[in-house]
Amino acid sequence: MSVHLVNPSDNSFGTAVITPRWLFVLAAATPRSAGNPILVDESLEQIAPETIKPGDIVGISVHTGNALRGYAVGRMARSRGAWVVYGGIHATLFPEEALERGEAHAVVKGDGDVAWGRVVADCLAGKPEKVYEGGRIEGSEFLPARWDLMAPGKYMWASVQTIRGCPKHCSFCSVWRTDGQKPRQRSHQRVIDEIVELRRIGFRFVALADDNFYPVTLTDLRLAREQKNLSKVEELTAIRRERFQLMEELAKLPKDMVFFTQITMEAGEDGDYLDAMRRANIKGALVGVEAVTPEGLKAVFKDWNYSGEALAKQLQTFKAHGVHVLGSFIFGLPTDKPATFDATVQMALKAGVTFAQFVMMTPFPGTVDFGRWEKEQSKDPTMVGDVPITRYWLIPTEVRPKMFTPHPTMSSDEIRERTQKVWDRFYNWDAIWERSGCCPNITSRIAFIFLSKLYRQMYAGTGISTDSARRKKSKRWARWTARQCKRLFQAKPMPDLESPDWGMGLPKLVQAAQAFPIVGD
Ligand code: B12
Ligand code: SF4
Repeated sequence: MSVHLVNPSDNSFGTAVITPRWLFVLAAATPRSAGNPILVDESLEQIAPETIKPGDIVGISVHTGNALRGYAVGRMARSRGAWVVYGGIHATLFPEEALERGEAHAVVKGDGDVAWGRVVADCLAGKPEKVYEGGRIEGSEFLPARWDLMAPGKYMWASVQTIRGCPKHCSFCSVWRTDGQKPRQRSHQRVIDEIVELRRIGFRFVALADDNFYPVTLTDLRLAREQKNLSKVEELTAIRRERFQLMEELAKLPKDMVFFTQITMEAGEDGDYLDAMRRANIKGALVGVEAVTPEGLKAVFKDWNYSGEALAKQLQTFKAHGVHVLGSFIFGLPTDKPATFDATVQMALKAGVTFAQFVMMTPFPGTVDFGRWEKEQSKDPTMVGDVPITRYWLIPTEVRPKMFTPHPTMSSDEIRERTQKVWDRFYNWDAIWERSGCCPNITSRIAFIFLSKLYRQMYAGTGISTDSARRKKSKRWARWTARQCKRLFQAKPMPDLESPDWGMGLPKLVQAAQAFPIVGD
């Protein structure tokens, strides 16, 4: 019997930018007595059906974008006699769909770190339950990933999570509803131990796969103090202290390490925090700018973000403190006009963001936007074939619309074309060359240029383009560029790199998870 963990994808590039962390975390949660799981990341290569044998257990993770492919993998595995289990954000939100369309034996809702051991044991006993409540486990229960099972030389960046959950409530985001608004933080010791392991095997680029790296703002603290809410002040201060401690420890790691994370714009007000990030070698962060106008920000419940001149200044502050910004902008908001596209790219250039992504408004399940849209659609549902548009992820990719919610004044095609032009404008050679001036030497300048082109091809070229010739060309380009980039990201392993001495033994959690008793074992 083998356990297989599959990260589904329609696009296999042979190389991937960031490790899908869940794969290596669930590998750690797999009971030792079930043997080492076989990890398949389809963004590298597709699963070979003949590897699945009757009685095997196949765990598949689905987010909304890869659910259709995930269900196809599940049906294939079930037809070969395997136990099929789904997890991940989409399965958490739509367990029934995974049971029906994906022919699941079981679905895990929420976190898998603790629940997975039980699922494996139940499958081996021949009695899996239909739905397992993985819940929201505490930060102290998050498992460190099994990096020893990673295929060597395939990924450019590793991913390590330091915190889950986000106190905000943006209308287009499901994180605060699925992961919760209470930040669940891992101890800095556990995070550092994992990163040391990664540096030993030759990773110096690590994405901190967090929802929001800045969970406590100065405003939160001030408000709690003004309200004389002492327990809140204490709680927030403790979270903040742990963040600083983590950054202090990151700063002690080899100087060639580079970290990247996701953060809210409010961190721009907190010079101490940004300085600690710079010292910790957190060289960049994705900042959700979303919209450049006050009306746009209001539309996404993010009116605490800045707009206009203040926005440019706030983003420049990050750079002034040595933290590069990947600005994330959304197009297709009801308040957008044709002029918004040009204003946005101008703002991105003016604010000096180092990278930018321009995504088209997508109502992701579990969000406020999705709920509103589903309600509107229930009166007179739009169908694509036999699928209601509110289940767009079930529409085959070749005929799936690129936008789902109608805009009051622009057609979907107009929004898509204008968005494509914005990508082209931001990532033209001249603009990239100018931005690459931030690199300290020629090697990193070349890496920067390759990465900019790769980013543009992988996201805009294969994502929003409706022209299949352009998509094919983009895929070829992305494959070639990814191979070149990979070399630039490889580092010499440091097998002798010491872990700090925390005065604790081996991670007890991993031992406990892997020792989960297996019936008949
Ligand atoms: C880091 C991250 C990224 C990174 C890295 C991606 C990567 N290669 O790993 C980057 C920035 C590249 C990225 C890109 C995108 N992301 Co993203 N990302 C995240 C983030 C913040 C953390 C993911 C992570 O690694 N978590 C750590 C692991 C350990 O947790 P986990 O994946 O949740 O897995 C746990 C459980 O879900 C469960 N589980 C998961 N799988 C399985 C399987 C089985 C069998 C079982 C039993 C359990 C189980 O157990 C795990 C351990 O507890 C999440 C937010 C979130 N909270 O999930 C968004 C998130 C997943 N991303 C999201 C989106 C929308 C995107 C983009 C489409 C954004 C865009 N417009 O470009 C792209 C798509 C990329 C792609 N094709 O996959 C959405 C997905 C929404 C949805 N309904 O699908 C999320 C939820 C954020 C959001 N705003 O809502 N992302
Ligand atoms: S978009 Fe970012 S800030 Fe808003 S709720 Fe989601 S994770 Fe939090």
